[in-house]
Amino acid sequence: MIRTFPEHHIRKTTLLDGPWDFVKDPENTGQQQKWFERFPHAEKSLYVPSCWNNELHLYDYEGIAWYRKKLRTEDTQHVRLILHAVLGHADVYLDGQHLGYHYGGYTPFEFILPSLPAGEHELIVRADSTLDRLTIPTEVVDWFHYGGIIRSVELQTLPDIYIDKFAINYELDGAAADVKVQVRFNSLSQADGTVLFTLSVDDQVIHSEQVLVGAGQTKELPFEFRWNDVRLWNPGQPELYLFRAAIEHDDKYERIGFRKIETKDHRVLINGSPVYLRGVNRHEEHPEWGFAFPPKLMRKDLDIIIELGCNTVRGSHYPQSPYWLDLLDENGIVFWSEIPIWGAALPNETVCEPLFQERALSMLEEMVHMHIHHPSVVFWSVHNEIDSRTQDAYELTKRMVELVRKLDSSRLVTYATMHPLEDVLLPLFDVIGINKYYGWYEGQVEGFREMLQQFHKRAEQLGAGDKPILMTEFGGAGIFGDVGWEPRLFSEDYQAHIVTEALAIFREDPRIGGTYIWQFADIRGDLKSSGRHFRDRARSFNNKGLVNEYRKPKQSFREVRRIYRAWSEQDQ
Ligand code: ADA
Repeated sequence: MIRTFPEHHIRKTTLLDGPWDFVKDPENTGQQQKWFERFPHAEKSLYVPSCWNNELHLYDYEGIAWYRKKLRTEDTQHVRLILHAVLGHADVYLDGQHLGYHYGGYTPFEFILPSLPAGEHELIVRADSTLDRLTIPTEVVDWFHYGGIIRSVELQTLPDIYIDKFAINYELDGAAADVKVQVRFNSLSQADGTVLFTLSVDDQVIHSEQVLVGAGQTKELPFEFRWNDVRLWNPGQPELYLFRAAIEHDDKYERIGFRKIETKDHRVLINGSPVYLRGVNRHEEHPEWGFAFPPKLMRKDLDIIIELGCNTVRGSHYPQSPYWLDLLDENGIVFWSEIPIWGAALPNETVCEPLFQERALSMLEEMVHMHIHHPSVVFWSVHNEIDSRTQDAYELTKRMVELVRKLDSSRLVTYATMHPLEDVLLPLFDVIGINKYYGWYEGQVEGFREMLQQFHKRAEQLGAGDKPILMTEFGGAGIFGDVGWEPRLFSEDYQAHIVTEALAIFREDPRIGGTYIWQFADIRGDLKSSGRHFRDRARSFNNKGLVNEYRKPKQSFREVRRIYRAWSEQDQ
């Protein structure tokens, strides 16, 4: 399941979820045809979507693997093949032909296959999960490094003229919206054709016209309309609108919410009202499912997060599933979306490498493209904890921020810094996220006060003193079940102590506009990196979750629930 609502009613879509043939290729023996010829019976079958590291004997496998699926098509037809997410490097082959390559891991990519003949076809995907110094994330990273096809693979049947793009934008003036719609049609036909296009919103027809699309051509159809009294999407009170673009033989649904995002007096404003953000960092990860997180568990995560009293979630540290964002849209929860540049151990030279930069920019673009219509997304974040003290970091960040603003000027651009007192990037952003671990990696929790005082002075000197500051990471590890009479390191008690003290300090500081506790749930630690870098990860987990990896609450969960609920009452 990709979305909580169907994206097409007329267009025929099929998910290729289920068992695929699977073989590892640890030595990179090469060509795919040869590979499957030599192994006509694949090593095993593997469920798609999933992560191979959740299978027996593949726990620590990093490298190349081949997936194969046989499929049948009736009649000659135009096909759109969408791979919703493959971790790392992906090469896709159909009937022995290389369709293309994609680098990334959390965003979809697609191929249009005009006039695919009827019959049996062989779809092969070569997935390579290897991390190195130029991948994103790089080889040192603090989460389990999975491999696999982690979201669905989808086949769509297209008519001769189909809807290729459907983008909705708007500007709000009070409750009046100037809506800009852009539709792109593509023709796969040898002849010119005319289609009757209809735009409707919640079943009400808004616009209709005949559109001529030349043979084999693309046709853009931009138009605008004004809507005088839209119901606004607000945190906790979401209002959504379902838009439909349709022609005789094709259609596409997009869902949006109307809201205006600004900042003022160190606060994030939604529709003119300040929203104090009560949040957690959530990895979309589960010990049995890895990053192939099932919709049913997303619903459960959301219920727990609402129970905790949150009104926001940071999607640490990569673009999360559209299904998850649909749930957030429907429940009025604010979302922070980011790409997986995880910089705590990133050497400064890496940010200057052209390949790294190219990957960063394309991941950013793909993320914005994937999530652009979700009203829950309020923040686009460009990176986490890179060495933000250098001119090189400044140059790359400037390009990234410019790109995001060009793609979407309606949201806030942000990042998370671990060097708040030396950071040179502050002026580039709308909102500043600070990650600090007083009480855990450094000093006592009280250390936050002094750091924040110095930070505010510095932000003023750099001309960034008026921006909202969000505490985007803080906390400590607490092993589930380890409780006692005294708050010892790694006990639930000590973790609860750090988090509650830190929250009290932040809430007193008028320049802080919200808090994101590190983290929602315990996550698996990375096998490869943890050997060298993360020796304090008991059980090979990052144990800073308010709930454990199976979502059972720790003491810190109960304390934070008490605090966040009280704040929610105060902020009414
Ligand atoms: C960093 C990082 C997180 C996590 C955390 C920790 O701030 O952004 O991904 O690694 O530290 O637990 O140390």
